[in-house]
Amino acid sequence: MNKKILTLCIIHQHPKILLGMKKRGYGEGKWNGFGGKVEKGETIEQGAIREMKEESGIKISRMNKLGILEFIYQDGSGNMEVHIFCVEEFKGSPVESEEMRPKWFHVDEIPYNQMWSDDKYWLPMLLDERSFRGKFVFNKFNEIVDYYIIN
Ligand code: 6OG
Repeated sequence: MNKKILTLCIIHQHPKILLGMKKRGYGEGKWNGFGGKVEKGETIEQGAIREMKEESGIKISRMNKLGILEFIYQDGSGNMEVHIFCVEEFKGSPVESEEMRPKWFHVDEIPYNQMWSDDKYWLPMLLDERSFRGKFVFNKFNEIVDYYIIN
C-alpha cells in the first residue's frame, strides 16, 4: 500500500502553542497543528513551510524537526508518515483560513479531548524539545488499538 507523506507544525512560544480548529475534510472538528501532504517536487521542509502559510498566514523562519510518526489504518484507507516540526521563529500573525481557525493555548490548557488521540503521547515530548518516533494503529472508529513511541 502506498504511504502518504505529510507534515504537521506546532508553534511553541512558551507558555503558549498555536493550534487550529480543522473546519473541513479529514480531522474536521479537531484542534491540530498546521500541515498537509508534501507535494511532488518539494522537500518535506518546503511542504511544511507552504502548508503553514496557506493554512494560517504565518511564515516560518526557524523550525526544528522533532518527530516522525506512522499512522496505520486497519480499514485500509491508506497509511501516513507524518513529519512533525516545532516552529521556533516566525513572521506574521495567525489569520483564519478556509481550512483552519487558529487559536493560542496555554500549555496547561491543551484541549486533548478535542484532538487526535495520539497527540497526548507525543505533544508533551515536543514541548520538552525531545525528539520522538512512533507508530499508531487505528481501527475504523479512529481508536488507537496498538502503538509504540520512543524518544
Ligand atoms: P490534510 O490531509 O488535511 O492534512 N494528521 C494527524 N495529526 C495528528 N495529530 N494525529 C493524526 O492521527 C493525524 N492524521 C493526520 C497531518 C492532514 C493533517 O492532519 C495531520 C496533516 O497535518 C491520525 O492536508
